[in-house]
Amino acid sequence: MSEKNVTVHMDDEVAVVTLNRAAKRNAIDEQTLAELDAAFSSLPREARAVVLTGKGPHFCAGLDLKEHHDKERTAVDFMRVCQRWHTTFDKIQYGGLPVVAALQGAVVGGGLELAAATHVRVADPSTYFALPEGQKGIFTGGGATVRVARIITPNRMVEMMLTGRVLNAKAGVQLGLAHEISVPGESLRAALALAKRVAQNAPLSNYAMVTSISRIADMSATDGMFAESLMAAVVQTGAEVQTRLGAFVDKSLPKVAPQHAPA
Ligand code: 1HE
Repeated sequence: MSEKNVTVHMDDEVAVVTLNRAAKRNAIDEQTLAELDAAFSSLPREARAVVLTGKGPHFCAGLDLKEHHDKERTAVDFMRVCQRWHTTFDKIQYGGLPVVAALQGAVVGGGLELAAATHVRVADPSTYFALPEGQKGIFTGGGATVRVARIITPNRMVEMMLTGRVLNAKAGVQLGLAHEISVPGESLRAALALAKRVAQNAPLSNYAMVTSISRIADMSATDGMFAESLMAAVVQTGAEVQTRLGAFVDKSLPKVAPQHAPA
């Protein structure tokens, strides 16, 4: 019996979703995408945050190029493939739970598109980012023109694709592709620690952050202000507000204080 390409297990309140196709550098074929979709469609109810990780030395090598070569898909076939990627990655971005990516090695092509759908990205020093589609005669199709372009700006994405430039972890942090760099080989441990901290926020606050901020960025200023006030009206009257603000009022809540800057 073949092993699953995507597995899910719980670590305290964090669901850990693992790409489990290391022999193929976690390249995303149709089976892997279907399993990823299933994983994010039915995360355990008790999960308060998610870590997305890839087995082996590379996070994800993007689209399975061999499958694409062998299938000789038509334009409509591939349009449908892209739309399935978009649906699945939307479940990651807008599913309502914070998703922290643990990155290592190659985060390239569709692997970068996948990482860009997560909310917090922890790299390690081996991590590198690239969009090598042009060199292979293809184009992005998993949402990069929207998500990656918004993170690094459309102009940086055009330049990255035209030149085939490979960005190391540090350059990735400077552009917002990653948010911190762990010590070597420890991005999963660091991502888990971060996810456990994020899981301590009120669930409704986390829901508002991951579902509304990117969407409001798509709106006009007037619509955005209105949507923000609606979202805040729901969150600020939520179940945990009295307890959490009560802790502030009676001075038992830790104060906001500077943290050590991430390495
Ligand atoms: C793959 C893939 C893949 C590896 N599809 N099979 N993505 C790329 O252009 C990345 C292409 N891959 C690479 O550049 C390298 O494989 C890596 C830098 C990621 C890793 O190198 P390395 O030396 O660790 O591994 P390897 O020996 O190159 O690969 C190991 C196996 O994984 C090998 O298979 P094997 O059967 O010969 O053992 C590779 O063929 C296989 N493999 N990457 C299929 N991508 C919705 S549109 C999205 C557009 C894109 O994502 S374009 C793809 C960009």
